[in-house]
Amino acid sequence: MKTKILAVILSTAASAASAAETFILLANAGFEEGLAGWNASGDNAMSAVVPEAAKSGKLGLRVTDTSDTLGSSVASKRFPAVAGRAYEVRFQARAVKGEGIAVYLRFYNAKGEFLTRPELKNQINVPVRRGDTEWKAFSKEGVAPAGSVHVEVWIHSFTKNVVTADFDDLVLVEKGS
Ligand SMILES: [Ca+2]
Repeated sequence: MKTKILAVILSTAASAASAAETFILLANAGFEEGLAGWNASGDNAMSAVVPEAAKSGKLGLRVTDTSDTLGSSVASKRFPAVAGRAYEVRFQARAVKGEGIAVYLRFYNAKGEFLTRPELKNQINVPVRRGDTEWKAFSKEGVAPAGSVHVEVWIHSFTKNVVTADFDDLVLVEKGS
């Protein structure tokens, strides 16, 4: 209960300070509780929560993709989204080896269909590149397309790439609400 009240106070303070940003509460955003709150189905056993991947706390997410035909997949829960409204994902990351991995904002319609897809050329993502070997902050903003009712954060290594990278401390915000 105390945590919930504190979260509301922090959220209100942050909104006032930075023009209406609402923090969406990503569960276990720093991986201190393993993959609790994240969906790793379809991950091909590439993502693991390990101490070596921690930017803060004791644990972080390490994606080790050694396949040039398969990719990784770790998704957050889906949160309500409003079409036309902007969302931003922020996180800490570093490349350990190779490149070909990104964090996505993915939007769904009421039928549960993806609205941001490669074939529509409207994917919203920010890659972690080969040269990003030191921990740094990344962010990506995107607008929910028409028909959106849900948003999620997705950490995905590309099928054709071989890459190892670390992630920690994700944040999801809704803007202008
Ligand atoms: Ca952590």
